[in-house]
Amino acid sequence: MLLTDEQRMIQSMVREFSRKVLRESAMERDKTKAFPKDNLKKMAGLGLLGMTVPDQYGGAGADAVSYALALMEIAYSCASTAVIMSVHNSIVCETLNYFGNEEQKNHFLKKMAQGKMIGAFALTEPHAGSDPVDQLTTAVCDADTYVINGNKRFITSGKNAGLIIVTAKTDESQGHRGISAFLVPQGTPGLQVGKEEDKMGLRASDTVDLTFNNCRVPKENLLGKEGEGFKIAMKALDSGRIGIAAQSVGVAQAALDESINYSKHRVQFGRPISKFQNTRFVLAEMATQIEAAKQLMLSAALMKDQGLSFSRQASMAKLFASEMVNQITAKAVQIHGGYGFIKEYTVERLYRDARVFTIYEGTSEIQKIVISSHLLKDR
Ligand code: COS
Repeated sequence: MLLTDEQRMIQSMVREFSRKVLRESAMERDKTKAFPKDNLKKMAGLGLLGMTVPDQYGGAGADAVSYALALMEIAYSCASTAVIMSVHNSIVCETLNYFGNEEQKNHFLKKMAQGKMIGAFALTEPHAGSDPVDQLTTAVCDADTYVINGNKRFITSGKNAGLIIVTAKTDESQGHRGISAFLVPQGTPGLQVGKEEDKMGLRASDTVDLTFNNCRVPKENLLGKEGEGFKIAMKALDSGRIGIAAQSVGVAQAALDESINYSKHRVQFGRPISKFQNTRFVLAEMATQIEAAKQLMLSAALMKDQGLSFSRQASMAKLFASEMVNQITAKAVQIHGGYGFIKEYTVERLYRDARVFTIYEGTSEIQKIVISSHLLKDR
């Protein structure tokens, strides 16, 4: 796909920032698990935390293609920062912009688009991951409040977020149509941030349990209509999945670049390993896979920009790109030989960071369910 001048300009601006500011410190963040607060502030200054939010709400008003390219560039240097950016932009800001009323947008979205608040989305529960309809969290209307009770699990940015979109059952008898979504500001009495997971990768992004114990939010914090929560989550995930595809492509590109560089300098049997046909063929295959994933990601983003239904394409991009990056980072470790297994080498982190991409925001198996349902519906 050919990019417009503006899309190319945004990509190169983000690339410069990402490689100058995020890249070198990524390894340190991986060790210390330090949340990248200062970097997020800098990203907010560049308009990266409200990228697709209209400018009337303080956003950059960028298109989905530019946003995907920007996210890919951030992921190239730091996948932890990229997932925070992705959940904040694709899942929270966009959802608030689409389903929120004027008051909610003026109150929350403006702050979020300027990076004064980071967003989180609380759908998953201890026993309800792929099947969110089975969630147990409830919200009961009481006078002019909703009282939320339940437990959410694996919530990205749940500790550092200022606003959390929470799904809860408002009518048990209605199945998916009995789920609603609520805006819950951090610090609301009854909301407790629980244990932070000690993860294999994406270590600078916090992943926590959230407990709601008679947590009251005003009625005005209902997002959309009562019973619309499942639809809101599914729509949010469609956009989120383009984000995970972009994150996958960025990490894969970093793994390829590290491999090219290493293969040119690593001498075995009297010559750089890049002179061996096997290395060259592996690099060629890696580059081809990355390009294919990138084009799928861009086509999903373009369909979104054109107002077309893009759910199937987003799932295809997420499925292909997340599986691809796991293969690419494994190949990158193999090219690095024993050094690829050592933490001093970037590919070791990339390999770990990529592992969750086929799992979160819908496993590969869930993507196949979404894609096949569309295929069977379309005929
Ligand atoms: N956008 C808007 N609405 C959607 C939608 C979408 N992409 N996909 C489904 N819906 C709506 C349907 O229109 C339907 O609504 P109505 O009954 O009112 O018409 C409703 O949602 C149920 O749809 P469907 O029957 O297809 O849902 P299923 O329960 O069969 O399956 C899957 C849905 C499995 C695809 C869904 O549960 C899913 O994506 N699971 C994975 C969740 C996930 O990614 N978890 C990780 C969380 S990270 S935040």
